[in-house]
Amino acid sequence: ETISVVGLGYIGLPTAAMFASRKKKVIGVDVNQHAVNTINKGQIHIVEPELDMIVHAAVTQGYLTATTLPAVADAFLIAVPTPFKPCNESEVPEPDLAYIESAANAIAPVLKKGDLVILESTSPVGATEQMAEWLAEARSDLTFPQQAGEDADINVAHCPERVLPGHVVRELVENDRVIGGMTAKCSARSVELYKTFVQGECVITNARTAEMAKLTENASRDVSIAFANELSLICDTLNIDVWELIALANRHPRVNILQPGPGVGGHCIAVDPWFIVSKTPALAKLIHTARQVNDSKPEWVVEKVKLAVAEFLQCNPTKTAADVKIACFGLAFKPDIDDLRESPALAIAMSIAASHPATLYFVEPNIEQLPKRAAENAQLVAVDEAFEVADIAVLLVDHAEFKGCSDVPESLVIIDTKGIW
Ligand code: SAJ
Repeated sequence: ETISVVGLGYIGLPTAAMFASRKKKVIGVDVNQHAVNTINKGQIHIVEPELDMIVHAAVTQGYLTATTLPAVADAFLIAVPTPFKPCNESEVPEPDLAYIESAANAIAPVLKKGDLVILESTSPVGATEQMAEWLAEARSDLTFPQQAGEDADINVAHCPERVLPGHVVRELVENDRVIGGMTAKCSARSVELYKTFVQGECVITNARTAEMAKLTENASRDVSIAFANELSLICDTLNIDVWELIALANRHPRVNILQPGPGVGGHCIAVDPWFIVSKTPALAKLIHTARQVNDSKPEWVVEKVKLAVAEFLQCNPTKTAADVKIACFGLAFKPDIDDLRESPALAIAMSIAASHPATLYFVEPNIEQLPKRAAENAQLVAVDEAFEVADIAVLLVDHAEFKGCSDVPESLVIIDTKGIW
């Protein structure tokens, strides 16, 4: 049995590697030649703990190969991005299924009777049926579940990934899996496939429910974080410590509030709820508002910093704005990772830098150099150096290195978006 994984990113590559580690023949397909070359050398082009060793072993033992051209296989797993289309801030973002469409068109020529096609990408409700439709249009000589039901030549299912970046290898094995086949047979075959390495339970439903389940998980987290972020604004106005408040409320046996922060980042929680809102805009009011609450938090933090600078100048009348030294602690989208993509912390740091007439000090222990798009007036420094020079500290990520700081200078003006200092 050969498994083809289409899309070798943060989900596809670990999934391909897990199958290969169980001695399945895996063909990884990606349009990115650099990613393909890197994997074929037994290396990885993404950052994820433990993954490098697993990929290295899988490639050197000959179970995993990567290519840019789809090849014949028995099962195809599609793990390509589903971003949203560019739009104005006032509009609801619409999902962009172009990557799924091109993956479907890419595998269609090599499909044969009896193959299984699984969509893993997080998708709006109806995307799996749409993918099956694209496959059917490309291959009129084969039958698909939408026309032939259980008798279809090709089985199609949606099995969304739900792993947490940084814990992907463990969660791929341990998490329960939602298996949404377009027919009962599609589900049964998918369960059999995932059981190769999944130790969690494989729970069967239909494709639409599986799509909605994945979106619901992330929308639920987004709404919970929005509640915490809204509380942080309310508490700031009422002069109450929001972290103390939440800790107190969470002592209630049926209350479990999440933590406020500088905003919600990453590629999932800030994106997936829009797939629900764009499908049912009149109904998804709470989910829509939660997105707006979380998306507006970075701006609020930037305003807080501007106020702090103004206050600092009032207390130090001999100084001008160009004398005020600001240090931003943390740029990643969440603690203890090096991932700066879709990071509210980076957005805040860059926004402060854009309007501040002096060098900014960025502290990010998980990276070695600032990304090219970071501000020109920014400098990457270590924690100690930032403490030494800064007048104002903006704590943006609760990295372990910052939580462990016992020597935060007393004179420092602190804007702490994570409540650790
Ligand atoms: N955050 C807060 N307060 C909190 C928790 C998180 O502000 O109390 C922020 C984080 O700082 C970060 C953002 O939310 O900016 C998202 O971080 P996260 O750790 O909640 O989630 P992700 O994006 O790394 O991964 C999520 C996970 N989904 C859920 O926990 C429901 C993961 O299981 C999914 O597989 C992943 O999305 C995905 O790929 O969809």
